Amino acid sequence: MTSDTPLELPGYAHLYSGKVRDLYAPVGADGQQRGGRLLLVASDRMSAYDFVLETPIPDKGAVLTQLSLWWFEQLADLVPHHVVSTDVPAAVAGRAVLVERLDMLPVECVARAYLTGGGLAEYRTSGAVSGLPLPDGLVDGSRLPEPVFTPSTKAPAGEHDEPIPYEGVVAEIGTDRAAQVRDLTVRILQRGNEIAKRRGILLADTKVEFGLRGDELVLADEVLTPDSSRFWPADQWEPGRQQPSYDKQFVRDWLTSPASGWDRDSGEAPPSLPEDVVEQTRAKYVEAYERLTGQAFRA
Ligand code: PZK
Repeated sequence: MTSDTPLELPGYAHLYSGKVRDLYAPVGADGQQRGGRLLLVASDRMSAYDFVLETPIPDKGAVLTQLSLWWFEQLADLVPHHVVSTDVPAAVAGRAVLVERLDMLPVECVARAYLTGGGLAEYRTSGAVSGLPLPDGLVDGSRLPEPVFTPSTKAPAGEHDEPIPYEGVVAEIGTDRAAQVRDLTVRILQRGNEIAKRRGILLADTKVEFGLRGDELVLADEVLTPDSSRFWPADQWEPGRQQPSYDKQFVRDWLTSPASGWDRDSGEAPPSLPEDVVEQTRAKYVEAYERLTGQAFRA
C-alpha cells in the first residue's frame, strides 16, 4: 500500500486523495473555502493489478490532464463541462485544473463499446450486461452491436464499484435524469470512438461522472483518459483473447515476467519498475495524446 503525503499547496486545503489523483479546495487567508471551486490534481502515479505502483511515470499526470481538457472541448456540443481554469499553482502546472464545484450524482456512469472485464463476466453468467440481453457467441474483446450503459455504484475508497441495474440509477436520480445520463454516457463513448478509431485507438469502455449546476447536468472529473477508459491499439484488436492495453502493457508484461520476481497471487506489493519500462510506458501515454489530439505534448 502506497500512502504518499499529498502536496502542500499554499492557498488550498487538501480534501481527498484517490489512487492517483488529489482533490483540493481553494481557501482564503481565513482558512475558509472559497468560491465554489475545486482543484483537481493528477499525479504521476500509476496503478496496475489493483496496486498503486511505487514508481511514478514522469509526465503521466500532465498528459492525462491535457488529454482530458482536449476531450472536454471535443464533447462541448454534447454536454457542458466543469473546467473553469488551468491557472493553477506552479507546483502542479499542467497537471491540475480548477473546476466548478457541483452536486455530484451518486452513480458511476459506464458505457461499453467492446466486451471485456466485468461486462464479459456478467455476459458469460447471464447472456446480458446490466440487464440488456446480448447476442450469443460474443467473446473477450467483441465489439458490441451498439454501446451499452452499464452503471455502477460509487464504492467507498479502497473498494470496487459494484454494477447496478438501470433501475437502480432511476431509483437514485429519477427517470428523466437517468435517461439523460445514460444517453449522454453512450454518446460520449460513441463520439470518442469516432475520433479515436481513425487515429488507431479503440476505446473499449469508459467511466464518466456528472454533477448538477442547479438543474443543469455538467460533465465532471476526467474524461476519456487511459485511467477512466480502456484504450486498445486498433491494429492489434483480435476478439477471442485479452486485448493488449495501450498504456499498461509494458508494465503488465514486466510485472508478470520472471525478471520482476513478483508473484501476482502473493498479495505482496509489486516491485519498483526498471527505467526502460518506465520510459516505454511514458512514451505510450505521450503517443496516445499526440495521436488523438494531433498536437505535440510539451511538459
Ligand atoms: C468530485 N471527485 C472524484 C477527483 C480525487 C477525487 N466538479 C466537482 N464538484 C464536486 N465534486 C467533485 C467534482 C469533480 N470532478 C470529484 N470527488 C468529488 C475525485 C479527483 C481527485 F481525489
